[in-house]
Amino acid sequence: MTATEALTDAPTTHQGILDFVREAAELMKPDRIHWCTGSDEEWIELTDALVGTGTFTRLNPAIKPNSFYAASDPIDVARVEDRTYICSVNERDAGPTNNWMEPSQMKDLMRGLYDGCMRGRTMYVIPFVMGHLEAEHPMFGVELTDSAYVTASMRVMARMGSHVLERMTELNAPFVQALHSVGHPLAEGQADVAWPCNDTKYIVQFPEERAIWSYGSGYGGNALLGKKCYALRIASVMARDEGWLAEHMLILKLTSPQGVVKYIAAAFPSACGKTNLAMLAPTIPGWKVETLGDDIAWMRVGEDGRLWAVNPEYGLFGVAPGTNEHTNPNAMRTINKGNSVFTNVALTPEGDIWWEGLENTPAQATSWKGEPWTPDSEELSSHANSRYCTPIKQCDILAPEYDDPRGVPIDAILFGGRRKTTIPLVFEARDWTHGTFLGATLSSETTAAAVGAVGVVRRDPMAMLPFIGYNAGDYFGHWVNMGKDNDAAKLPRIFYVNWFRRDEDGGFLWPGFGENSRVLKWVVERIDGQAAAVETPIGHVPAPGSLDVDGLDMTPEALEAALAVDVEEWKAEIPQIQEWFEKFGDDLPTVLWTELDGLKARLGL
Ligand code: SAT
Ligand code: MN
Repeated sequence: MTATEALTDAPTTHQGILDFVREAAELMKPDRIHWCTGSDEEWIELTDALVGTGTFTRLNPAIKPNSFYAASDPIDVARVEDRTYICSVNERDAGPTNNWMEPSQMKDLMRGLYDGCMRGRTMYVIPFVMGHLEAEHPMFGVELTDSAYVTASMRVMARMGSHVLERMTELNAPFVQALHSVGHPLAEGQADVAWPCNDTKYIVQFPEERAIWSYGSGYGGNALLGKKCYALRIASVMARDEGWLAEHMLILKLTSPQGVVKYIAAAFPSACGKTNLAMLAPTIPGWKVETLGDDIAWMRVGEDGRLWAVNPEYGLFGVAPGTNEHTNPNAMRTINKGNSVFTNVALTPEGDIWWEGLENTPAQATSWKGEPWTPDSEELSSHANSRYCTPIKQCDILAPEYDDPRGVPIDAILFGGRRKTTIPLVFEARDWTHGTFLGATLSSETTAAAVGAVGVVRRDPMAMLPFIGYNAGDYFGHWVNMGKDNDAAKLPRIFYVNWFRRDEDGGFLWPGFGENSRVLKWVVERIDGQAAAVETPIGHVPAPGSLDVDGLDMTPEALEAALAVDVEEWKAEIPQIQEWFEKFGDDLPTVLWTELDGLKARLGL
């Protein structure tokens, strides 16, 4: 393909976009270029083509209209953190939690991989905007990809298409350049495979240039570049530079029986229940949850001094296994409306999908590996990180404020992880800086959302470990400064939660899911000065009787154990926190050492 051919029929005069597409096409040498419009006709063409290549299986329209099943290559099932790089100009700006390579060295290496990588394929040009097109500063991007699966998924997950391109052209807007290839060129006459990808994978962010280069994977956060790569890694750098926050947080609206509205943002690592909490069906009478977002929050201090949050995404990319009518009835209703893509779950003979934990276990199915599966099979039917990808607009409990470009003012931030021990069900930080300390020392057992061992406790600061696009010490400093540069009294109160604490027999102490509404109630009652707390060395824990457990089937002993602050367990935590902080050397804000000293003193160390 010559440069002129690439630009014939280009539906824009935006020189930056034209140059980006031309240069990429010269390097990657696709057979065709397709400028995405985002129209229904385009969706039909794309999905028909994906059915044709065997990437998609159309689900039974009577059960899940306009929905598709996909199974990935078993080597391409999750984010690849060890292949993910922050290629800042200075190594220091990526350290110490990110992989780094000198940008020009990385570009040389990747140009080698990209050279001719789209032969035999179509390059899709996806103009998109993260957040609202009507935002004061719309956050544009253009993803170039050779994957129709990615293109279809991007249409669900981000606002994209002709209306976005038109606005970009009108404004001659700056945009994030997002290059993606599965790295599987086709020679003349070579047949395609259902899930093209490459053993070699690179997920690379160039923060100063606001550019993303991804290669070798077609999966989720590796390939839908508006999501983790842009809305977290690149946006966190923009947020640092401009004084706001790009965070791995759900956003929900909670209305009390008296009609009092509060907005809560919560950061949990991948596959720790953000989607379920965002769509919670409260078990306590009269309380209502509405959803604003399930994964990413962009938060700016408004003129009123409060922290206003928007969800930059347009879809939900939820973990499938464990989702059911009990754990997340709202998600079930959302996906049952159709228009969804299911990846690495099981396919039933009726043309429906199934996964572990879903009701109505089928007598037989095809597993995500394409093998016959029955309930007696030793292997799971679905990959632990299998996903549903569905339009957020289909969610019945989507809060109307979702469409407001100003977002919502956040009253409380929750940090949480998966911990079998030590961390109580809920406690409140003493102030913003202490809350920053809690976030900076957040820990969680690893999940299947990233390739690697599962169940290992690691520090995952603000649930952002894989997503901080710059030096994590500076990131903590940025959080501290948000409290200093603004009126901290107007900022959200900060809490720490742990739904996953276990008893001696390994069972969960707290029932979780809809019952988590009881914890949310305590949180908002704290904010309104109504709920009592006891001061402990780690923060404020619910006073006996202050957590509403009315009608909850739980022994007083279990509740006490769920809320307990075990000084010995906390003493054991201290050397781990110390070691974690030492990683950052002089880049760690000294106030975090002061917080640790305070905690040690309160523990009697
Ligand atoms: O694969 S994604 O990054 O999109 C989902 C997740 O890991 O949170
Ligand atoms: Mn996530």
